Amino acid sequence: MNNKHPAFGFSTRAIHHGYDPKDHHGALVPPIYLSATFAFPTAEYGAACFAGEASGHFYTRISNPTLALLESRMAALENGEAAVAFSSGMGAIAATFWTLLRPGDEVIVSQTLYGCTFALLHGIGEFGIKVRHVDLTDLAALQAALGPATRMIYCETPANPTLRLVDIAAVARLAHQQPNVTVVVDNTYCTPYLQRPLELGADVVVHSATKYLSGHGDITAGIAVSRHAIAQRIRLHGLKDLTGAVMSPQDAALLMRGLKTLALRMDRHCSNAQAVAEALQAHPAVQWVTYPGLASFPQYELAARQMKQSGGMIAFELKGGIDTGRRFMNALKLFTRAVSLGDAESLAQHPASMTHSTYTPEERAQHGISEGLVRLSVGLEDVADLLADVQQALGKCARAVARPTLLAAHAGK
Ligand code: 3LM
Repeated sequence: MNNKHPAFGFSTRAIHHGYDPKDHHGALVPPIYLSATFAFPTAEYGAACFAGEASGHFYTRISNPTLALLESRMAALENGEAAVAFSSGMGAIAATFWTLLRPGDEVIVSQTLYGCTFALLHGIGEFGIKVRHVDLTDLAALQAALGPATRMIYCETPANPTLRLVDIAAVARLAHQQPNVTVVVDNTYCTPYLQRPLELGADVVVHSATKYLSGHGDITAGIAVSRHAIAQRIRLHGLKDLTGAVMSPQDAALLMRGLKTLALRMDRHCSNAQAVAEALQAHPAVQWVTYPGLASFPQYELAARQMKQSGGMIAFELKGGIDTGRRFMNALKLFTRAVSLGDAESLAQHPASMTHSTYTPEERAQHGISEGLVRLSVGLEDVADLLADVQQALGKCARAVARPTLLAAHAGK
């Protein structure tokens, strides 16, 4: 199958887009081009490649046939024109910032972001780019923050780790009333199977492909998807010259393997997470739980409109805060205590001391990340086993919370 079949469904594109075995000796699986450099038929052709006058692969930091196939597949899944592959999500985000922002520009970013993205924004601040955190759920606040120097609006939706959503269509409508404002959405939590920001008006989508897209926790990878002109600038400036954060062809092959099962895996992540979120909500040891598929989710209506399903990530806090949270995490037997997300294995971590320790405690308070928040990435195991693990760990916390209360009651007699 080649690119002449845009009508094919999501999984068909994820498995076939851009590749025809008959062009590759019948190989069902695309070959990996393990070559850093590519031969020029003539010196003149090489010069034309460097001048941008001839097409073709000539050095893997700029392009490579395996990366090109992955990129065309990702563009097809996000419904964008072109994609650029990176060695990590942070590589994709940094290259996008460096390409689209200049000293004196302003970038408006949503309240809560992944810890290293937050740290990167501090970093670009040191190079004369002004960063303004705005609650993007408040469109009046966004309108007030937009100014002549605004060049970019950047958000994660759902945000890591609070799961707060941004209405992409509403933000894009507002942003595009002004010329030269680029809306960039980190779509890591959803993947294009659950949400396609470009269709809602965003200009660039970035991903940590380390997560659901590859899905097996065996690579770090990143992707940026956009229109041709923006993607080409990100490739030739942000990737080639400013970061050099190129993906390896082997990782591109692993990522394409992951994409083949993306829809199946996301369906299972979502149904497992829904069951775990409901179990947490029903348990007396739990203070609060946030999951877009719960009717108690504050942006339930937006989630239903913007996301195909509710995703695999849960944030919650236990009564007793992080002390009880640590007890819960240490009691888990099937969930693994680890950062990252989107793997087949269910993972549990504590953002304040791990993924979001790049924020100071005061910054976490300002940005809505509670110290007691525990984050779960619900994996692909049997749901009954996941529920049993969560229940037994919660049982230990319930006893820990109940004991002092009982002692106090006895003391009062
Ligand atoms: C994490 N997140 O556990 P890489 N955007 C989002 C992300 O969640 C991440 C990135 C970008 C985690 C990683 S923490 C040390 C482990 C929404 C990563 C960055 O560069 O591929 O890790 O992506 O939340």
